[in-house]
Amino acid sequence: MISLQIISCILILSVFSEFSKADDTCLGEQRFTSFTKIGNNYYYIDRTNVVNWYKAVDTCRRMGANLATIKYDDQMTALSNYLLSRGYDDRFWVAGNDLAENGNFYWNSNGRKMTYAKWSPGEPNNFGGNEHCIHLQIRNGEYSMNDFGCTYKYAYFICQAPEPILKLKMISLQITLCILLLSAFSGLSKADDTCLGEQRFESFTKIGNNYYYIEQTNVVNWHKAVDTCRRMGADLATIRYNDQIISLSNYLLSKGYRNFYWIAGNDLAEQGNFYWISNGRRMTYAKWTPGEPNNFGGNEHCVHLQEPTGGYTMNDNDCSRLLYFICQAPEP
Ligand SMILES: [Ca+2]
Ligand SMILES: [Ca+2]
Ligand SMILES: [Ca+2]
Repeated sequence: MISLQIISCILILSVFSEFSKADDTCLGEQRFTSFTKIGNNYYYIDRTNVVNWYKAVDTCRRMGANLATIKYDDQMTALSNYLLSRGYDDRFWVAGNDLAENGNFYWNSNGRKMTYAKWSPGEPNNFGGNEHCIHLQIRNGEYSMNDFGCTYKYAYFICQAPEPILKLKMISLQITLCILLLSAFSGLSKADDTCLGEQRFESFTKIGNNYYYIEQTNVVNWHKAVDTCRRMGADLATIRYNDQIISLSNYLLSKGYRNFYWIAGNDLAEQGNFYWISNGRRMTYAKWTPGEPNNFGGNEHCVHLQEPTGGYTMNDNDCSRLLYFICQAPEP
């Protein structure tokens, strides 16, 4: 038993030392090598085309990143100084928005309330009652925040890599972490025999090959559903195959559940082209209810499951409708 632990320890150390050679950061971050370290975070600053906020969200998600989440004044200052030093005088979308609850801003990245903000003078003003997404802009010689209409192709954007799980620099630190990891792994294998970081999904139910959390208590708008799943480290459900919707449908029916449930699909970025907000990718599979998606009233941009005819299928609906929702844990 002890010798097994020592072997795993050596394996873990060698894996981490590869990562620290590559980037001096951490597990899983090698894909962010094109990101720039500014202050303590890694960013990807896109100045290719101005896009709407939803497109910016999807693009960052496709990189395994998120729109930037600015939590402290130091972070804001570092970012502002960097942008100014490059001579950029542009607008950049970040993750903040009050789509779920007007006047209460949340970060789309982690679903948490914005406890820090550096607003431009007079902002946020929700001009015309239609400003729910935050971008950075220069005011008084530095970057600060403004709320603006989410659907306007108005700004470039800044993606931020997930924060490192572990930072490794010295062997002694590695050994300490190794011991911690070993104890974590042994705890996990007892709990679920799955993977690092999944212990928080214990309340999720395995249905088919995926783990889901089915909200049956509170109805919320689609944006609130997105944030709630993100706070769990999960996302709204992403249904990619027929087997997956069949398993889910059978499970819901077996429980006697006959409700509407928000999932990750939406055409907020481009009317008529549906994407998953979970991974920013195009919906290549869909099982629509006959006659759907119909974009009824020109205002249906979010996808939910419904059960009109003995099995759950998909419908586009008004994102502000209050429905139950289904979160899905990341794939191991
Ligand atoms: Ca504004
Ligand atoms: Ca639509
Ligand atoms: Ca519809």
